[in-house]
Amino acid sequence: MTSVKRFGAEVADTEERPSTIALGIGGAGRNIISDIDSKSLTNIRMYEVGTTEREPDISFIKISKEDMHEVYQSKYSVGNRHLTPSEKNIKRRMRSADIFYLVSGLGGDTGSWSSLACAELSKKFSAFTMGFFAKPFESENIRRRRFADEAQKKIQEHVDVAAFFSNSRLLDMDRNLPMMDAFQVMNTIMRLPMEDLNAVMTKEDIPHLKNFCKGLNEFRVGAGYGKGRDRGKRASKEALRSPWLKDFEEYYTVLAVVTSGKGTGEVEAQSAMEEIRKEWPDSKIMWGLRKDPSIDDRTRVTVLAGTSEG
Ligand SMILES: Nc1nc2c(ncn2[C@@H]2O[C@H](COP(=O)(O)OP(=O)(O)OP(=O)(O)O)[C@@H](O)[C@H]2O)c(=O)[nH]1
Ligand SMILES: [Mg+2]
Repeated sequence: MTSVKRFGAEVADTEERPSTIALGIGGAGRNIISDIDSKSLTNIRMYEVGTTEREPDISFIKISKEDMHEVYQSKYSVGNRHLTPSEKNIKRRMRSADIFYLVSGLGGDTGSWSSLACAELSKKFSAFTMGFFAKPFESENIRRRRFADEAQKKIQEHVDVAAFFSNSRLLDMDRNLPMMDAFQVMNTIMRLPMEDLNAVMTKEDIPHLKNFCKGLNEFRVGAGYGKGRDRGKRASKEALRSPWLKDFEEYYTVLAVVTSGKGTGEVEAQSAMEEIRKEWPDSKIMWGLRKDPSIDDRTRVTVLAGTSEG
């Protein structure tokens, strides 16, 4: 039997909404968060973590690769060793928040090494930490892909929700997509769950969410749009067909957001949830409904589905 719980933001006052910090780490991380429209999100602060500043609109946290490599290789975790100057820099610039989003591409030096340090630090701030990590194309070199796998294992121990997006899976949808366009599409898909969850969560939801996601170390994301009659159902079916969800047979924990461009969205949301329950009958679901006129008369469904098989 599925069990279902609804996020609280629709009925909450602004002060009950969580404060969020998003860190875009390394080249990919910076690209992905630079597309987030912080004005449309509630109470979010964004930082670029890297060796050189690129995004004038986003606060910059300077780190050195040497420091991050040292942290990555260290046998000791944050509480049991001295922080490197780069880590002190991150810690000084960050403040406590209810939610941390960590975003990077694994396989490169900056993103892989620093994501681990950022994950350990955000855990220190005892926020709910969600990581969104791109993984290299199969056409990239094997060393890079192996490094990405190794980094994944280390990082996922330190975050509450770790979602991985294999860039290659995009080619299941369109074989002829040039790499730069593919990055653009990937970045949009990676942004959606952050934006959608930001719109539906309250501070009160966080302890439930923490419990809800306990023991799960692999999340995958799917997103879909629907139009016309049955748009909730169509959007949900498209989300469930997303190539990233194919990595696992079953998912037991689902965070879902239904976004409605027009009307209340209640009917669409109910039919979208029904599709998810049909697909994964044994799952627990936490979901919310968001209104966003910018998608016109469409409905969007974003699912973040977790499994512990990893
Ligand atoms: N989705 C997505 N993936 C990207 C993007 N840029 C790079 N990647 C992927 O992320 C991996 C890491 O690349 P970067 O983020 O550029 O590497 P970095 O962290 O800056 O590391 P170094 O440049 O080696 O210090 C690459 O192998 C690509 O597969 C992007 O804009 N979007
Ligand atoms: Mg780089």
